Amino acid sequence: MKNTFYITTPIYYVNDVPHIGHAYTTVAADFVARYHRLAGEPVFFLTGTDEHGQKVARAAEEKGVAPQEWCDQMIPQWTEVWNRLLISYDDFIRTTEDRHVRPVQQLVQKLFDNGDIYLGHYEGPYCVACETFYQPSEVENGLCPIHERPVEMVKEENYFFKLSSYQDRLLKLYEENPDFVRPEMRLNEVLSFVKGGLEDLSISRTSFSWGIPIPWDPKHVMYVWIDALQNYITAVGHGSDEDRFNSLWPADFHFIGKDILRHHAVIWPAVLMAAGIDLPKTVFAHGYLTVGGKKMSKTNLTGISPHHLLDTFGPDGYRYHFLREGVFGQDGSFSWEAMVARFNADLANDLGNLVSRTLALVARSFDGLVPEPAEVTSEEETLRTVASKARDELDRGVRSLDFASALTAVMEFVGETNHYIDRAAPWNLAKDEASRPRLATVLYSALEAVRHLSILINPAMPNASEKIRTQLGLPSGIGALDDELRWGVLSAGTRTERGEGVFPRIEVE
Ligand code: ME8
Repeated sequence: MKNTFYITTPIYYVNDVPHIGHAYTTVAADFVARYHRLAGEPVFFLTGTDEHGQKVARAAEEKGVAPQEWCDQMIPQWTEVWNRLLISYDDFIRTTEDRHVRPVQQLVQKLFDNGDIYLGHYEGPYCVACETFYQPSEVENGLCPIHERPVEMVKEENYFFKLSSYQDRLLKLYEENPDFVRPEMRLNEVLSFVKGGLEDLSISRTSFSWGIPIPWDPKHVMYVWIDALQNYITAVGHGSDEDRFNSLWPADFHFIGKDILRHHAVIWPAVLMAAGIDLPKTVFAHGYLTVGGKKMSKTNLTGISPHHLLDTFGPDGYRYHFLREGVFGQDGSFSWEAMVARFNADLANDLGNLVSRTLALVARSFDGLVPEPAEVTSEEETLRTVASKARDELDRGVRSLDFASALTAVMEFVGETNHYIDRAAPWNLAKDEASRPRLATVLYSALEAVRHLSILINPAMPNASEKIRTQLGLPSGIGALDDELRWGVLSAGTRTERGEGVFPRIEVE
C-alpha cells in the first residue's frame, strides 16, 4: 500500500553545470517536500541526473574525455549546488547506475515481447539540445521551436514504440483525471497535441553508442528519453524491490518545466500503460525563468549560476525569492534589482528586524530571559488569530502549489507582529515600573509570534528558521506541528541569545 508522499524533479542533463532554471524546479520541489515532512507525512523526494544521449556524449567529446568519466566529473558540481541550496532530496539517481540500467532493459524487453515495439526507419528533424524528434511542420527555418538552434536530420533504422495506438487511452486519461496535467493551460496544450494525432515514437539510435543497449539488438542504444523517464520508477524499486515500489509509487507530483511537457504528459503515461504500471497522479509543468524576454538557458548563453546569487543572498534569501516571486506555473522574468529589493523589504526590514528588535527588548528589560506573561488583551487575541490564519494559508498554498500566496500569508503575519509591537510600544512601557506586567505580556507575545514564524518559514528558509530558534533558546528540530503551533509553548525563564542579524541588509553599490 502506498503511504508516502512522493515528489520528483526532472533529472538534469550533465552536459553542463546547473543554472538558476534547474534550481527553480528543484527549490520548488524541496519546499513542498519539506512542508509535507514538517506536517508529519512520510516523504520521498527524488532528484538526479540524465547521463545518456547525444547531448552529454558531445559535451564529453568536446572536452576529450570518455562520457562516463565526464558524467562522474560533473556530479559533484550538481550536488554542490543542491547542498548549498539546502535541497533535502532522499535519493539522487544517475541513469548510468546499474540499479537503473537493468530494470530499464527489462521493461523495454517486456514492451517488445508484448508487441508494442517494432523495427522501422526514421527520417526527420532532431534537436540534440532537447533530445527530441520533431515533425517537419514544427520546425521553422530549420530551427528547434524551443532552443531556436538548427535541428539535425536523422535518417536511420530505429525501433519504434506504438505511441499512436495509445491516443484514445491518453485522451480518456486526461478527461477522467483533469489533474493529471497541471496547470490547466498545459492540459489544454497536451489535449490539442494528442487530438492532432500521435505518430509512433522512435526509441532507439544506431549512429552513436552512448546509451543503454537494446537488450535483443545491442547495436541499437535506447533513445535517451525512454531511458530517462524510467528513473521515477527505478529509483523506488521497480524491477528490483517490488514491496518498496508498491509503498512509494505512484508519484504524487512530477515537477517539470514546460519544455518537457510532452515527454511527461504523453510519452510517459503511454509507456506506463504499455507496461501495465500505475500512472503518476500529477505532472505539474511550470513556466520559464526568462532573461531579456527569452528562456534562460546555457544553450543560449543566458544561464545564470546559482553560486553567484547564493554568494550574495545566501540559501534562505535565494529560496525565498524564487518561491515568492511570480506565480508558480507561469513564466517569470529574473532581475537582480527585484531580488535585492524583495530581500531588503521582506527579509531584512520586516522579518530580520522583527527578530532582532524583539530579542533586543527582551535583553534590555528581562536580561534575555523569556518573561512570564500577565493578562492578555484583545491585541494578543488578534495576534493569535493572525498566527493561525498564517498556518492555514501556508497549508492551503503549499498543497495547491500557490507558493506566492503561501509565503505572502506568512509575511503578513510578520507585518502584523511588527504592528502589534509598534502599537504596544514596549520601549514606553519599560520606562514605568507599574507597566512591567504589561511589558512582560507584550514581549512574551512577540516572542511567541517569532517562534511560530520560525516554524512557518522552515520549509522555505530552513537555515533562518534554525538560527531564529537557536536565538529563542529552543532545542534544534521541530516536533509535531499541532503541538508546536499551540500558543504558549515558549516557557518563561528560557534564555534567549541575541545572535547576529538573520538577514543583514544588502547594500547596492
Ligand atoms: O530536459 N526556467 O534536462 P535539462 C525554468 N534531462 N526552468 C528551467 C529553465 C528555465 N529557463 N531551464 C531549465 C532535461 N529548467 C531532461 C529531463 S526528466 C525524465 C529528463 C528546468 O537539464 C525545468 O525543470 O534540460 C526544465 O524542465 C528542466 O530544467 C530541463 O532540464
